[in-house]
Amino acid sequence: MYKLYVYDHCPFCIKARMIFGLHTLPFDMVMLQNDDEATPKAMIGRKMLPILEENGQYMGESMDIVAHIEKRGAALLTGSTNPQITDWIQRSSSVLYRQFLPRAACAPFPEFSTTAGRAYFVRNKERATGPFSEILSENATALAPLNAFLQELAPLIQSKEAVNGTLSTDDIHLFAHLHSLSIIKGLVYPSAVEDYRKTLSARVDIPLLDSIAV
Ligand SMILES: N[C@@H](CCC(=O)N[C@@H](CS)C(=O)NCC(=O)O)C(=O)O
Repeated sequence: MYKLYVYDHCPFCIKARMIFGLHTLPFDMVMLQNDDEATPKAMIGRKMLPILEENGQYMGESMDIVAHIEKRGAALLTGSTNPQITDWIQRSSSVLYRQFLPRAACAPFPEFSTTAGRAYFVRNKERATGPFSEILSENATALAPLNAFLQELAPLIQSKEAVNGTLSTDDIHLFAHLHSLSIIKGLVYPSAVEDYRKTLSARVDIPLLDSIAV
C-alpha cells in the first residue's frame, strides 16, 4: 500500500493526492503536524512534504510522485500543455499566496491541531509576508486582482474535464492553485472556472475549501 505524507493546506501535496484520485488508486494519507521536523528529515533528509512511501522507499517532490504514479497504469495525463496556463499560474501566485497564507493559518487543518504546529507555520510564513493580521484587515479591494485573474482564466478553459480539453500536467498545477484559492471568501468565479474546479474536485475526490473560506 502506498503511504502519502501530506499537509492538508499544501498545494504541492494536492498535486500528489490528485494523481492517486485520477487513477482511483488507494493510498494511506498521513497528515503530519506542521512542526514535526524529525519525521520528514528521517525519510528524505529535509523537512518538506509531500513524501511518498512505497515498499520502504521514500520519494519527495510532488511532480516526481505524479510522474511515478502516472507510469504505473494506463497514462491519463496525455494532453499537451498550454504555456498560457503556466504563465497565468506564475503571475497570479504571489497575490494568491499573500491572501492564502493568513487564512490557512487560522483554518482547522489537521497539521495545525496542536498549538505548536500552528505557531510553527505562522512564525515561518510571517517572515516572508509580514504580519498576517495586517493582510486580513485589508478590505475587499485587496481581492480585486484575484477576481481579475479569474476573469482572465475563464476563456483559457477548454473543457470542465480538462483545461486544455484532454488531461495534462496543466490540470495538476491549475487545480492545486484553484484549491488554494478556494480558502479565500468573496471571490467571483466565472462559470467556466466554477464548473472546472467543481468537476476536477469530484474527479480527484479532493474537496475544495469553500466551506471553511474566510
Ligand atoms: N518542490 C516541492 C515543494 C514542496 C513544498 O514546498 N512543500 C511545503 C508545504 S506547501 C513544505 O513542506 N514546506 C516546509 C514547511 O512547511 O515547513 C514539491 O513540489 O514537492
